[in-house]
Amino acid sequence: MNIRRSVAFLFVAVAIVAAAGCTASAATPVKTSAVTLPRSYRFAPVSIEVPAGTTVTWTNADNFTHSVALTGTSDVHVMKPGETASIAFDQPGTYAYICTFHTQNMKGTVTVVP
Ligand SMILES: [Cu+2]
Repeated sequence: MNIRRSVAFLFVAVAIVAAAGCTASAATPVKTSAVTLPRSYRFAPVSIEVPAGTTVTWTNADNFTHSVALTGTSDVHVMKPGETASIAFDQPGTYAYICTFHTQNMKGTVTVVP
């Protein structure tokens, strides 16, 4: 009985998380190669789309030091206030990235199309 109830609860919890994830990823990426870091602790736009071969530039317009690091890589681009960072995207795909200093609230996505 208890196990069955736990499984049912887990199923509901997973469904809620999946639905929330769906809503977040449903946001249409903005077609731009420029991402700004306005005050405070965020990427704008959060989700962008570029053609393969594009160099994306992040500009730190916040008062704090941030970074851009593609998920699954150890390459961290640190930006002090006023500094920029650029990454070239040659291969189509979806690239998630984070600020390594503020991993909880600073996440973004670059979608590279052929
Ligand atoms: Cu940050």
